[in-house]
Amino acid sequence: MVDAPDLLPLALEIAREAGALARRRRSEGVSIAATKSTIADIVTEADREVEQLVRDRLAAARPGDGFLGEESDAARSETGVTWVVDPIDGTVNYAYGIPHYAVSIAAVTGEPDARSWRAEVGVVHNPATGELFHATRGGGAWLGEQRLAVSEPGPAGALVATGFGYDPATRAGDLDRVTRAFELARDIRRAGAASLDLAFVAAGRLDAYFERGLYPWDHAAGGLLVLEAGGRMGGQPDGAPGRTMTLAAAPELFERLAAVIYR
Ligand code: LIP
Repeated sequence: MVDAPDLLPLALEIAREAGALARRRRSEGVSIAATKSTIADIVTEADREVEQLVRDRLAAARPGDGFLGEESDAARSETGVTWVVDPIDGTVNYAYGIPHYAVSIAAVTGEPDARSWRAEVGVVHNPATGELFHATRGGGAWLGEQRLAVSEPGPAGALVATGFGYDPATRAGDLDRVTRAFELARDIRRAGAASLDLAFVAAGRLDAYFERGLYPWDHAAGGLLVLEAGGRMGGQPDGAPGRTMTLAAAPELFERLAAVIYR
């Protein structure tokens, strides 16, 4: 049996330590280590260094836990707990010096698959602002001591965030969905870090967020924030968030937004 409250302090401590490293490396100057799916899909040396710090600290504190991270090989869990980690979410923002990126750390039980996992702990930390969003399953979503709640839009319409993948061939479909989202949106935001977009939905700073092409580490922690703030997560025909689509909003808006996105 996993006791989420025991996992939260560890996740918070590691997120702060990882965030401090990311911020320090940013101030020293960022170098691109490699490109991945396309030339625009970059990984910095800091991405790799921060993920290694998180991985080492988790292994020291909880040997046998699994690991699923953006920049290193997956490790199967022997304890039932798997950590799903994006060391620097919003990598392009980070490389350009835009202070909108996050360390995203989630602990899940069961298979590390969003279709079936039980998210136990989620932490999303923006080292540039110091904001640290966190949630435990059944324990609510928080920003510091402030309890978070999703928002239903007012008469002017919904403030909706989205994002675009790195493959130019997918842009036309993405833009078609944005056009349809304007049927219920007052405006669109594209800030460049999925975990923070999800945290902002949980905090009521956004009414909704949708994006195609996300990986588990992009949405694992932020998705728990949304659920614990009274929101709904999904996007795929199987009801889970994932590569096909990730959608987050308050329940009523979720249904309306899903209808226009999938039309
Ligand atoms: C990013 C996401 C963002 C998406 C980018 C990229 P990364 O994750 O946070 O929402 O639009 O294409 O996937 O690569 O910075 O960890």
